Amino acid sequence: MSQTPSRPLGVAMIGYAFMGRAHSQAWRTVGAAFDVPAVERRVVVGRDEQAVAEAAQHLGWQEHTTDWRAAITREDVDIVDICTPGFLHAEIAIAALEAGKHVLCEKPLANDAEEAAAMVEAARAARARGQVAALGHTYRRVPALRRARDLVAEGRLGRILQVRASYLQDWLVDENAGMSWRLRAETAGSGALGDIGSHAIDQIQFVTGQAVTAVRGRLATIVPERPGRDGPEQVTVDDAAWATLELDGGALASVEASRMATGRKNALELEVYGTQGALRFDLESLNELWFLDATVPVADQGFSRVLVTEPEHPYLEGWWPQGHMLGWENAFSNQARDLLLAVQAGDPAAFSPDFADGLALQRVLDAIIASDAVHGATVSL
Ligand code: SOE
Repeated sequence: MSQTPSRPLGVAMIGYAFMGRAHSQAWRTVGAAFDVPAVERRVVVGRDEQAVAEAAQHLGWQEHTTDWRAAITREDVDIVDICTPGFLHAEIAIAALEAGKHVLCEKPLANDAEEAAAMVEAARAARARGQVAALGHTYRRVPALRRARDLVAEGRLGRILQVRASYLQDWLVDENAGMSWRLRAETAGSGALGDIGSHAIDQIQFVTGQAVTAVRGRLATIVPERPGRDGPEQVTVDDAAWATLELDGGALASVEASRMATGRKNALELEVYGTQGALRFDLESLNELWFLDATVPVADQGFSRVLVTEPEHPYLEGWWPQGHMLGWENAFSNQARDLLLAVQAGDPAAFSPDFADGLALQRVLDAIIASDAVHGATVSL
């Protein structure tokens, strides 16, 4: 088992853009919200010396470097937090695990199942040494979604019949929106499917406790060319994706992911229908969970809004009095909490999802891509 040092745990974060900013915030606030081991933002890594120096100052990191290998092998670094584009996840995560560090990796775990499988191998060996290999499906730590999972697990919905999940954004509706790593297959793996569809599929499995066994999927690249640095460039990933999923508990699910949904900014919506009740959630109103109890007389049935801000609700013990709303970033602090507690306990199994969950999800994503290639035919996992 890896020993927790007597000094504060040191974090090295690789990447400092959107996700790096969210994770920096989490490392900064986690100790103020929760009773966890002390943690220090030791070193941030980026490719551009001046930009990473500015990021270090702005985001509160003690040091910066352009050399990720040097950062992850430092004696005073215990946790490596990977916030890079997907194509760099495998190499950095495997090296960090081999260097004896705990790892938190942003989702999706990798760009394809082959890379993800190599990461799982490294995580398996590291786990025997007490190292945590955590996957950042942060929405599992949104209190309302955790509460949704608990309600299903407690049997309050009865047998789950059907799930609808969608994750809709609109930042690519403008056909002049420029190219970025997120729109290239070699850096991002896939587009809306891997970036946001992965969250929707993770939620289907997390909330129902059922695993995907077969898929039928379609992908679309609605704007095939976008302005690049040196002129028009080919978009090599999907702008939108659709799939139906069969689950091992007998339920059916539909999932939709789009960056072309005009007016929808960050709408991860989940609807779960069971024999005794139903749930609805929308990330754009993330403190609310809508619950229908179908065991009361039908004349009295209706969805009721549960404001998930009570001290009894998951993670709320660290935050504000009831009714004082949480935001999107709180889930990242909740995630940091759970990681630090798993590290403190010397118990890698205390944190989920782990890399094996990431591989399983990657196989679902790959199956949807394979199904699209055969015009939506069923692909079994
Ligand atoms: C991070 O968890 C993430 O999935 C980003 O990668 C997406 O782009 C964002 O919109 C939702 O959060």
